[in-house]
Amino acid sequence: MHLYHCDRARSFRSLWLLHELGLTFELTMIPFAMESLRTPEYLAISPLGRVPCLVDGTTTIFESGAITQYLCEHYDQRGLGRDKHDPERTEWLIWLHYAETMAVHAASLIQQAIFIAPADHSPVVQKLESRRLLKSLEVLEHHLVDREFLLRGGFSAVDTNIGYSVHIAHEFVAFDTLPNVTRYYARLQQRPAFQAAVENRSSF
Ligand SMILES: N[C@@H](CCC(=O)N[C@@H](CS)C(=O)NCC(=O)O)C(=O)O
Repeated sequence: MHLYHCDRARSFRSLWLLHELGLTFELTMIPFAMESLRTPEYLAISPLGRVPCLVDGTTTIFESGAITQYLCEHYDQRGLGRDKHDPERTEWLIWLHYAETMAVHAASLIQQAIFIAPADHSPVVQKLESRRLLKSLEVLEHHLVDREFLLRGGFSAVDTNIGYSVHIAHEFVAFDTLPNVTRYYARLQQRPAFQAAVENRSSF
C-alpha cells in the first residue's frame, strides 16, 4: 500500500488511520505546492492533483473520507469501522462527512496562508471562514459534552477525520470557548498513531 501525503494536508487523516490500524505501507511526501501536485506523474495517480491518494495494489483511491471507509472495510482488525448492521453506523457516517464540512473552512484559510500572496489576502474571507469554522466546532463542542470520542463505543476511524479538522482548525481559531473540544483534542494528541502522523512517519 502506498500513501501520497503533504505535510499538514488532509492526507494526515489517512496517515494517522494507517497507523491506528497497524498497517504496513510506503509513504511518499509531496511538497505542499501547486507545482509539486500538478506534475504529469502525480496527475496520472490523482486526477485533480490533490492529497490524499492511496494506492493499494491495482486500486487507487482519492478523497480522504473514501480512504477511511475503504481501509475500514478491507483492513479493520481493531474495530475502528462500523458496518451497516452496527447501531453506530449512521453516526459514524455523519461524522465521517462532517469532517469535510469543517475542513473546507480551514482549507480556505490555509489557501490564504500558503498559496495566496500576502498582498492578495482577503480580510473578509478570513473573517467569514474563521467564523464559520468556529460555528462548526461549536456543534462538536455540544456533541462532546458527555463522551470522550465521537461515538459512545469509543475511539473509531471517524475520530481521525474529525481529529484532523480539529488539529488544523486549532491554527486559526481560539479554543477558549470550546472546553470539550480542547479536552478531545488533547486526548487525540496523546495517541501514538497521531504522533507518528505529526512526524510524517511511515512506521512506529
Ligand atoms: N475532499 C478532498 C479534498 C482534498 C484536498 O483538497 N486536499 C488538499 C490538501 S488539504 C490539496 O491537495 N490541495 C492542493 C490544491 O488545492 O491544489 C479530500 O477529503 O481528500
